[in-house]
Amino acid sequence: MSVTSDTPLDVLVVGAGITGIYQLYRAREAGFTVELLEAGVGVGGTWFWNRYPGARFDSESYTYGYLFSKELFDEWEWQEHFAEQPEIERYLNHVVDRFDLRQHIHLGARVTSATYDDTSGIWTVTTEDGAERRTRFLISATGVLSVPFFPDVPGRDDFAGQQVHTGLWPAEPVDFTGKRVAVIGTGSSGVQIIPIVAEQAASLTVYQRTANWCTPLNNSPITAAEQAQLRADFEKIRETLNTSVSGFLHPAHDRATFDDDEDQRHAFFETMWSSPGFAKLISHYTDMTFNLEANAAWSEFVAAKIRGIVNDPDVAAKLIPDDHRFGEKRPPFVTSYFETYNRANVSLVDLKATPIRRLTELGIETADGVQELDLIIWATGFDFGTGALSRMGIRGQGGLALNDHWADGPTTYLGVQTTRFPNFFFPGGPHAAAGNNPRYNGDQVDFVTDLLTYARDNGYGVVEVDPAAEESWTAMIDRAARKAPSFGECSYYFGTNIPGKPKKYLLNSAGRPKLLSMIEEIKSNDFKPFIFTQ
Ligand code: NA7
Repeated sequence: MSVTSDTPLDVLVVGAGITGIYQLYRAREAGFTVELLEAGVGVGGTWFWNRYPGARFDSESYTYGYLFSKELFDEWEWQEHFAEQPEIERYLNHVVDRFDLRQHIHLGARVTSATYDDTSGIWTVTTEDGAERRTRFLISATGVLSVPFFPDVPGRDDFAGQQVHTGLWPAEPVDFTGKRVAVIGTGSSGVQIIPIVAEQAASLTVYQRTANWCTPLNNSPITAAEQAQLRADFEKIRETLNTSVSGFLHPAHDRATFDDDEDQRHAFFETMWSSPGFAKLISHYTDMTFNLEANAAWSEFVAAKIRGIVNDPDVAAKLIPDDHRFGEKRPPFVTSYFETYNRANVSLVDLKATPIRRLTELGIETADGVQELDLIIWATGFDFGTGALSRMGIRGQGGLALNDHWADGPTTYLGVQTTRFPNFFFPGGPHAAAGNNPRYNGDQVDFVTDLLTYARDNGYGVVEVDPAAEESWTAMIDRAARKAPSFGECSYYFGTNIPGKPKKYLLNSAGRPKLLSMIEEIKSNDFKPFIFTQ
């Protein structure tokens, strides 16, 4: 089947997540002919696929949703400070309908190849069903957490029970009632689903390789008074989010850890423990993430909290990280997580002491024998940052494969384009964000749209980036990533969790203010260092 017409599209967007939906909207508003291809059978991207019980934002809902329309902000009342997946999926569907975008979206359309034609400057994009589309500009908004990772455990197909991955959760509800369930992985997804499974299952065995520094999310419903205040504060909220370092409302603190005496410090730690989500990183003592003594003081406070909640001291000890400092990995935020280990039907397996040997027909085998199971939940993460881009068969100038071009890790300019792939952009991909993703990704979408508008209005058909600019931006990302307080090399932000993946920083270590100031400078300089040809 082919849907190729003689006239290529102006813009083809791939991915109907938060970034892709916004890119579709902006491209259409800018007057481009545009379509969007989405592999899923619904819109939402990450928030479509991660529909496991307990999945929710851990950034405040009203800071994570769209801010381009005050009317949209006013009419959508988020129910909770940290919305749960069903509400998020409803919201994204509402946005699609509210702005009449559904007519441009093709669902169930997984891209299998995208090839650039050097002569015409046109991309030909093929989907799984064999359909071909031609487009001048190809924009991949395929996200950073869209390819679930299954560890290569022997015997995975031998298990006779059910297996699900949190990032590929089935549409039909998974019933835990009366079942013997395992959760493998204790990252942000694992710790969200564990308390819910524990309440329903006959037994839950948690397989933990590395303990994480989990602290309370401190979620709550948004009261009517808060709803009214949010509406009244729209401009203020937007201004704060647009000028803060990582796109959050939480203000930076003005004191370092040892500016306070012990009592003051303890009181401040209590305030942090009770504060919502990422306040524990952003509003913490200014030196918490990089002063080792300061970090140890906070970590000991958290460890004491864990010991205070978990009844069995051996279990508590296993739940306290001993191999990385707080903030070195992306911290998960939890609700009733540590309390779950006090339940009689929950047990914890320390995989460092007893690694998984294999899956058998009956369950999971470790050095301690086989744990018989009905259901295994893989909460084992994602091929972060480049996972989706590396599976789309993308070929640029002279047939160069993106995977070969990025064999040593991604090289980008502003996290939006790479050399030798003209007319191809990837907002929200590698080097895009480091904080509140939709805020950074929205900046990139706005920028790409302005760049394409400039090209069109000046009669240019091909847009590529100067290799020198890409080299210096990528070098800067790598340099800044090595400096505290960035995430450490043990984090999957360096691709460390995927065997054989180059160890390269995948976030925007420069931060949002630098991205925004560079965007302004580029725009005022006729979009140099982008190179335009007819
Ligand atoms: P994460 O944060 O990458 O967590 C994956 C978890 O799976 C983590 O605990 C891993 O342990 C564990 N894992 C991975 N491979 C294995 C093997 N082979 N054996 C046992 N355990 C394993 O993914 P999430 O889905 O939780 O969160 C992703 C993002 O979603 C999160 O950062 C938020 O942005 C939302 P490890 O730590 O590697 O020892």
